[in-house]
Amino acid sequence: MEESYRYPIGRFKPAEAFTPQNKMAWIGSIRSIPLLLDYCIENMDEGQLLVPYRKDGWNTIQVIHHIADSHMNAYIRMKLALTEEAPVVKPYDENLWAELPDVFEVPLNVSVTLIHALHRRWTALMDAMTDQDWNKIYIHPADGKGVPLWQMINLYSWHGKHHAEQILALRKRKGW
Ligand code: NI
Repeated sequence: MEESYRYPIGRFKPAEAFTPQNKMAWIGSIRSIPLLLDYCIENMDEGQLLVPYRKDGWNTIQVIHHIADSHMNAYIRMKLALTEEAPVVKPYDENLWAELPDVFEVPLNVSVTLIHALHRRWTALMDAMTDQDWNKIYIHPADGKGVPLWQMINLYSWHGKHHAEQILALRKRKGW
């Protein structure tokens, strides 16, 4: 049960190849995530927003602010990889970020708006990228491996839906 609550659409399974079809699907997913999040949180009240989606898990407010944090980092990694030669990126502790004061003080609508704005810029950037750009890499310091941008966006196309479905599955279970 824990696994299905935590991974309602399954764990991330990377695509084997960069194809035009995959690229269109991944960008399409990034484009649609802000609207999906609007739908996820529609008419939730303050009490519901504070309920964790699983035992010891984040509540809906934390999930939404986490998506903003995560995708801001991803967007910056992409821009670094496009403008520098195989830059080493900076990891961050997403669990500690989800406990910082802004997460508890700022209404989640602020992060939904932020995600709308961020994804507007992110998709405009991606729409203009060449195949050569998609094969540019950044280095993750944990393993020193280069990650091509197409693999990165494959992951983030999954990531937004993954968290959205955590919220939708919670609402379904609770009958909200
Ligand atoms: Ni996440």
